[in-house]
Amino acid sequence: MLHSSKFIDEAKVYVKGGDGGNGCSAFRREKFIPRGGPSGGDGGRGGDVIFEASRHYNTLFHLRMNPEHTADRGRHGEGSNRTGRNGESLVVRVPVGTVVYHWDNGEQIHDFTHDGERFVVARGGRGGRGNQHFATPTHQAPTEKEDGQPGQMFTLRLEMKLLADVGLVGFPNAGKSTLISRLSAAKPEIAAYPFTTKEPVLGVVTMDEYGNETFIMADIPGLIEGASEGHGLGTTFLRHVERTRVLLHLIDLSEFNEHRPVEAYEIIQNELASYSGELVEKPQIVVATKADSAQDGTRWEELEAFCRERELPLYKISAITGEGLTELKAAAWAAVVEAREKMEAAEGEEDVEQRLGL
Ligand SMILES: Nc1nc2c(ncn2[C@@H]2O[C@H](COP(=O)(O)OP(=O)(O)OP(=O)(O)O)[C@@H](O)[C@H]2O)c(=O)[nH]1
Ligand SMILES: [Mg+2]
Repeated sequence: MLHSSKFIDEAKVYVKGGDGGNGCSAFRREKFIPRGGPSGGDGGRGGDVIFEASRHYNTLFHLRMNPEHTADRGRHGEGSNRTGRNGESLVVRVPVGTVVYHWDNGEQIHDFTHDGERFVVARGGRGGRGNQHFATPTHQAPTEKEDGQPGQMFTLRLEMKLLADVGLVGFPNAGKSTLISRLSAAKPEIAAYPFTTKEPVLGVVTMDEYGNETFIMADIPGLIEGASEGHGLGTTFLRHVERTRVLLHLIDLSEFNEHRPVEAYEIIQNELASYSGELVEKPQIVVATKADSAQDGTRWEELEAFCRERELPLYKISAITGEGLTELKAAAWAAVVEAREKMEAAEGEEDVEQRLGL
């Protein structure tokens, strides 16, 4: 349910607080006391389902994979006035930026804005009272007891705005849409003519099957020389990659190309720089594409020498044969993690400065 055009991630989630334990009906049985009083303990409370915002998640993917969350039930009461143990609460992590709505009526329940923020989405049920509470002067041997209350149960809709971590840039036909279609579930249009992609498309790249490690990739239209002056589709769509952490710069290695790889690289860098100094300064991974159809080895050699000199990370891939895709995915993930850590460290320093009143 990833609406790439709207850049909104959604998940339908079921939550249920733990049921309360039942109260107990029992009587004291002690040596030398023939008829003991009522001694049935109370049931324990059911646990709550609590959502906690975490900046370590940036999509709802893990919740789509695992949509049902039930907290622990309270234990039943026992004889000798023993109260049942309370059920443990269940903490479910959601990304910062998640907004929670009731599925049925669309009413907003909570908007998570900062890391560590908690909100109870389904309360556990109260435990039932044991028969110890029902004795009165005229009713000394009560057998009444209460059952525990059921925990609250809701179907929720979670929604969050996605921000891309990795942006794909390059000439039209460089293979950007093909790459995102190989690394994520996104299905953009792919064709052998320029400007196939006219609107940005987002894809979620998952590093493990549970979706605990994911990053978002943005495929955008191709750039050409003069794009910053409005040529081709212009550059306004670059705003979609302005807030990414890493750029993958795709360069077609095959010889049908009018530009040699190094020339292509420099033209695109110029356009990025004209758009924004910050954009061109972002960490970049150079990706040589269509390795399967590159006959002229000198194109690769030139690019390799160029990147080595500038200490630019370089990967060679083919979306057709799959060559290099695993390595590229791992490198992109490592760069995202590094950038996230840097950002967190910078935020940490800001916090310290604020606390010190700097
Ligand atoms: N042989 C070969 N062809 C590829 C490879 N990757 C992409 N292509 C082809 O290159 C053409 C362009 O691919 P796209 O993925 O649409 O390129 P793009 O960069 O998204 O292009 P725009 O959306 O126009 O900017 C298509 O015909 C693809 O099939 C590859 O690894 N090997
Ligand atoms: Mg495309």
